[in-house]
Amino acid sequence: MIRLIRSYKFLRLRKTSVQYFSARTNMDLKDIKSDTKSSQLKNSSSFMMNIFRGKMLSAEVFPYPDVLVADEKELILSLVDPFEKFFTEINSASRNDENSSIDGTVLNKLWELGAFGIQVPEKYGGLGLGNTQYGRLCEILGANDLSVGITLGAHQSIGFKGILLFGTQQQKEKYLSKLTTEKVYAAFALTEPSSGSDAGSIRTRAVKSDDGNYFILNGSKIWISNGGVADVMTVFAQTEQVDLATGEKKDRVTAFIVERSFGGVTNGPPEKKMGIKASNTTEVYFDNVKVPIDNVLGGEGNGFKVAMTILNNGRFGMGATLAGTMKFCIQKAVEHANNRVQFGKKIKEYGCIQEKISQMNILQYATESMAYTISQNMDKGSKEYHLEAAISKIFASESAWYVCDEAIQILGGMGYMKEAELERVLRDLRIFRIFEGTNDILRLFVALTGIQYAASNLKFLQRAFKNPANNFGIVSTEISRRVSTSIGLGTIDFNPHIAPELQNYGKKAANCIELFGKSVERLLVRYGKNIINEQYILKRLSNAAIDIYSMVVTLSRASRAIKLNLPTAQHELNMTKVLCIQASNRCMDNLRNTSAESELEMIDVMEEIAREVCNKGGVNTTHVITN
Ligand code: MYA
Repeated sequence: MIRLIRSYKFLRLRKTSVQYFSARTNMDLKDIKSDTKSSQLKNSSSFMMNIFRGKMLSAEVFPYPDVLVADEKELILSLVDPFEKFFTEINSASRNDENSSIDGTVLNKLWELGAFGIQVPEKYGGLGLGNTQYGRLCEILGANDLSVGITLGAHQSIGFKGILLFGTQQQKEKYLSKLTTEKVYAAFALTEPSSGSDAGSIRTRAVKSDDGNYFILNGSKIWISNGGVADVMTVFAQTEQVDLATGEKKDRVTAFIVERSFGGVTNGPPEKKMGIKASNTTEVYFDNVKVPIDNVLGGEGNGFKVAMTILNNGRFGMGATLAGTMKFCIQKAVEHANNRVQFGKKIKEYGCIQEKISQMNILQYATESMAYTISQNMDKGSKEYHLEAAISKIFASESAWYVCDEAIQILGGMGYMKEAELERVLRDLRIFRIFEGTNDILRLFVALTGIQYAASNLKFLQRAFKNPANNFGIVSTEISRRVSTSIGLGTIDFNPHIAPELQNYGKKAANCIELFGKSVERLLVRYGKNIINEQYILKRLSNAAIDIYSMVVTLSRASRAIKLNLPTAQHELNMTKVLCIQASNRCMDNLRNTSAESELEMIDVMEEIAREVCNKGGVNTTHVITN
């Protein structure tokens, strides 16, 4: 985290204070240093990045993306059936959980189905699917067996994804068909005993041989999914790099493709875990492993970016997977609610149960809508989906936890029994809020990345306002935007994009985006570089961003349903309406709470409580029966 904080360069101290434009916002941009060196603003195409500037860029969200052509739809639909059959006829999630492993015959069937190379091009033996088609298969995995999902995900979503994204032609030819058709498993080895969230602080080291032909790799990794079975791993290690301009030597992370057959690669026993028990998780050790120079992935010193890109690229898959898990939980809950009679009535007739069922479905709908918005934008070629992907991971993992927990509640005592299969799902789900970037770290990542973008925009405007004659267009547009918002006339209009039935709800989302932009600006002015230390506030801002994204993707998807006259349109509309009411209220509260005096006071007290408890090593109250 410290690296994350240090790294936000735009926030490094700069002792200037520039008064600029607009009578209302005579801003003092103290301490803010933009990373935008050129006079051109770096425009992001990402919807979420732009809300940090209080702007709505509709291209990625309206209309709801629809990328699959008829052939692609037909192909994925033809795969759904065999994948579902595999889970109903061959796999048993509860048996896998009991045995803490997946039988060889079951795994063999998955290999036959092509499940280990879903996105690998056909020329290497893969199914050659895009992200959206992959998402559909992930849903099936999520609805049936998360341990199988992790085994497949660790292999292709992160294990060899680096080869697909960054591999040279030679690397692709050497590895992809093995990893797709020859039952060779892959793993992603980043985390270490002293480096979890702080991924840049890894200690595993690779030293280049004198002849420059290979690296010698030493170190150890922990909690590696597929660690005990993988023969090919994407491994991250520190390497010494020389800055060509200054001659200075610096450690930088490099990614390597490491084969077990190189020698010196060993692993510990399978970890005993709370859930996803049938997936294999181990420590992995590298002892003087000789890695050929040709196995550097993505260039020497670029490993951190390689790791982040792989993780960003795979995160939407978690959203799709968990949308499937939620469907399973909802089905269980509804089966029970439809049949269970208490106090003379089916329990589905009771308001308490109805509220749960509605809420569970609303969250499932939003999770699925996010996952397919992102996957389809990725399929359209978008490269800037890192904020959206992080948000979908946070939203999906928290929604799935809530949905499964409420399903158990609806089943009551029965839900607590193994037989209902929900306890296994709850155990399996817990890790999703932790791995692939904890939700806490991802919330900070979303807020700080967006703030960095907003700050660079502000600096750009600041420069433009210093020379209005040369920047007339920019200056006048900005002034008119600020005047409009300051007199309560919003500049964001959802109406051209959404169904008429949803316009009041679109207005709520628009108001949230406008307040969001103003809040970010206010925070920058108030805290300058110190915003990086305000985690309580960053978290509230991030929560507001998550709510905005959930509103926008559902508004868009429900409008599509209405336009296409889908039989489910009214139901989708209803869920969107409720979501927008809930999310906009929460969002407004969170945004107000980034500056409300009462909230800031509460935060101070909470800090004090936490400090006290940590200093005392635990609960620090005087017991009522002692004194
Ligand atoms: S694998 C382990 C997962 N581990 C993590 O996710 C680690 C979390 N930590 C981080 O992400 C980073 O360390 C953070 C940054 C974010 C904290 N995209 O100085 P920096 C750029 C693009 O801020 P730090 C697992 O769990 C940044 O702009 N760029 O970095 C598997 C800067 O660029 P520049 C990014 O302070 C479980 C540079 O990097 C990103 O050290 C198994 C340095 O940044 C980003 N995200 O920390 C799962 N972040 O230098 C199985 C930073 O140009 C799969 N940068 O300014 C299951 C799948 C589901 C099933 C599927 C079924 C098939």
